[in-house]
Amino acid sequence: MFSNKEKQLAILIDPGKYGVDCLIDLLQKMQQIPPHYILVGGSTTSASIDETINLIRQYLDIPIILFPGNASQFTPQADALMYLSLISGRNPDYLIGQHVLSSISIKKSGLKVVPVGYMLIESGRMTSVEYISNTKPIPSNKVEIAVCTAVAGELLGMRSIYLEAGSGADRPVPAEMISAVKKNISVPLIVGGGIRTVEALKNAYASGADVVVIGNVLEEKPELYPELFETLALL
Ligand code: 1GP
Repeated sequence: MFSNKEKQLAILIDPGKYGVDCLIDLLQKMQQIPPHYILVGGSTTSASIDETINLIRQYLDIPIILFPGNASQFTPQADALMYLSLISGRNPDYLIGQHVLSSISIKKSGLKVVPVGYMLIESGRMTSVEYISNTKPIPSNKVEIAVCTAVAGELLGMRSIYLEAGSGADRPVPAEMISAVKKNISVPLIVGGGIRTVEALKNAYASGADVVVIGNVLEEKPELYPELFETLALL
């Protein structure tokens, strides 16, 4: 699944935020040069995840990975599940509670599970994930806390660490934090939230992100996709 051997791009599709026509427009653009992964989910998504996955499969033959906001978003229709533990927070519901609610269904489904240490980083205004999870993000200047948290996640067995500024964040995760965390872990590093330009994407990769997640900007400007993808070839 996620790798630290090559730079990878994941596109986040939040079913609650796309109309069918907009989604088809983006999928057609991605057909030409597909990203490495599609993530499906969101903090408040209640729209049908299964329908969205079926639609994506009509256009793309790449792994579709669930990125659930809570246990109700689990579906065996995906190819894999990011089993997110919100390790930057101190809300037991998002550290282990939602996992207890979904564990038996997940195990029975046989779906591939990727345990992810999910870390919310302060990024300006309050984000949906901060509000919904009722957790404090790590301050963006507290690089050492981010490093200690990521290393704790790795030692606990997480197979990836995700530095998350939050969807639509004012500011992406700072380069200095990405690079310090990258130096201290050996599992793949995922970075996302507030990345809207080729420049910001390049910065995230150059700082040490193995996988960059982009969502929000493509809901507004799907035409930006080819330019974002082509950035990978220039690294
Ligand atoms: C959100 O990191 C992802 O969970 C993507 O963020 O929607 O801001 O690109 P954006």
